Amino acid sequence: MSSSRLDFKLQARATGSRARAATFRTLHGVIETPLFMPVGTQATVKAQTPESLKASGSQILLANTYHLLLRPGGEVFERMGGIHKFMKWPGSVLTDSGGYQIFSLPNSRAMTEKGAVFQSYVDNRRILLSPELSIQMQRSIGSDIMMVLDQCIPSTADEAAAREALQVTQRWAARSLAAREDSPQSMFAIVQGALYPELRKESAAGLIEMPFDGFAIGGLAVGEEKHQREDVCELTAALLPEDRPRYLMGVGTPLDLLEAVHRGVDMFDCIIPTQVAKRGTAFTSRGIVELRRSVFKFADTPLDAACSCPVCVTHSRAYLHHLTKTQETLGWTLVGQHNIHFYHQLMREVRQSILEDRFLPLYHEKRAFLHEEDT
Ligand code: PRF
Ligand code: ZN
Repeated sequence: MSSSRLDFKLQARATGSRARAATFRTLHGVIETPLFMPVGTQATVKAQTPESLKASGSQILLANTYHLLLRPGGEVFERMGGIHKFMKWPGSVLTDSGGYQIFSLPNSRAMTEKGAVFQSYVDNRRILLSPELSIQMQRSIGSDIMMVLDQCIPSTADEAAAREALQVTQRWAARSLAAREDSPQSMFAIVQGALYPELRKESAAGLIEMPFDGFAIGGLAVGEEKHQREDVCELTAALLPEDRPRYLMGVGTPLDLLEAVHRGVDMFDCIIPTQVAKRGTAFTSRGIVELRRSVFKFADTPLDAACSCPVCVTHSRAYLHHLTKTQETLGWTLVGQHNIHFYHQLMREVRQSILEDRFLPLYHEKRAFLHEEDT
């Protein structure tokens, strides 16, 4: 039996870089990498319609088991025929397992061998999220790709704590696989190990022995320096099989994505493009634009002259500035739509450059623009 149900095809590798272009097949179609997954925590990408997401080139959305378990609960998904029908999303869906969300909770939570115990923010119930419950819920949701329940700890954790977390994650990964039973949904494991190269090796070595369809790099973007994140990303990606997707969880800015693709990562998710849109922050080909700034009050120019998204084709910076200043919902929607388009466009350009083996020059060119603030 093939251990991967994704039919992963590596199409090209960039010269002078670990960047790669690939395709794989989920239950809802063929996916082209490198790619970005907009975050749809509550079975909605905040302020965006499924039509707009599809039009901007979204292939796969991320949803959160933790939130959907608490509300609306598994039975709603079962009776509505799964998340795709429920939210009318024709593309693919990846569900995160809930481990990271529980780790980020302000309230008390406890990690035991059985799972993570936490209190529901909906009705204060105490809930034990075990690997089995997480997978059962992800099966009810009906995602294309399920994630194993893991223990994510601060990247500053000491070595003993980091080792303990990765070993628990290892055992939970095996239990998650068993809980998949005969489900046609794919499953990715998550490499942990904080910033310790030896622990990352131990974590990856254990997980790649098991028949997962893909592998994620977890435990980054949780307080470490940018250069530490890039080093651990590079090291960990190199430990993973060539013939499975590699997913860097919760990262990052457009520049972070570019750096991680260069280090061999295929997939990303991050709330940044939709979250910062609410306060009028836009990513453009010339750098970051803060639409609140009064310099845009009379700016009868597109948000990004190099962008072909409907927002840039239709609207002026002056209008987007006004919507942002008045905190109108439409401002969030439009800036979010542009930001998502920008992330997808970046990944499409990167992918095309890998296929044509000119990634490295593109990488250097983009790097020069992506962190500068536009004026
Ligand atoms: N584990 C899971 N989800 C995550 C992470 C993780 O380590 C991260 C790390 N930044 C983001 N989302 N399950
Ligand atoms: Zn645009």
